[in-house]
Amino acid sequence: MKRRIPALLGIGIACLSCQPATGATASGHVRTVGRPERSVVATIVFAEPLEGQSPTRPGRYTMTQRNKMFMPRVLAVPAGSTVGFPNEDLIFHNVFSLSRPSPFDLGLYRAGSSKERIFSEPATYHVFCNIHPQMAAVILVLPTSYITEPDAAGAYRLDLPPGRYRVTAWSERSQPVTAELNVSSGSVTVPELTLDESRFVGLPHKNKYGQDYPKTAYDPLRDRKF
Ligand SMILES: [Cu+2]
Repeated sequence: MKRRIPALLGIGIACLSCQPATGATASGHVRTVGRPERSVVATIVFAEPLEGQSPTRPGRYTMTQRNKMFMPRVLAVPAGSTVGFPNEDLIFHNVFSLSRPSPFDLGLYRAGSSKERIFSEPATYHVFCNIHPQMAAVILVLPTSYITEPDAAGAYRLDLPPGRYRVTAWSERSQPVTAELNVSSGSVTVPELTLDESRFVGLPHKNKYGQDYPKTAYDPLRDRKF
């Protein structure tokens, strides 16, 4: 499958080229409702085998801290993958998550340095910086390597070995939506998946102590001290 350029969209994808020796190409479409025009929101599609265990293929991925943002904002990786968090700004940053089952805090670290973490357990990790409340990201750790990102029109393809699968469409503004699929050979069409983002409300998050960020956290003059 041709590799796209997810970094430009603020979206990270773990596996865009899972080519099975035999099997089928599953094609589908994700419809999104309730998403404001021109808003850039990552949509992820992944397929989990329902029969037997398909071993994931962990890899190394990067979520960069740049211009007081995490880039990409959404990163989907197979369980067991390592994610590096290089600090490319001229100020200190932190990376923490309070998400279960494995909350973590990589500490405060300076410009030009990096920390990394192995994400062993499948979960949705909401990732933040304890200094800058505007820095927010999601790392989707999945029990599969069959992961892709629909194109701007919502179309996607996944190359899958034979078997039964649960296909899930995910965005951080919607409940995930699933469909089951039998794959034999040739091509197969996944039923349309509709993500309803109309009830999404963006709320401020807490710092790593579970408290509100200090008002000074928004002051750019304060950042220049680092
Ligand atoms: Cu920061």
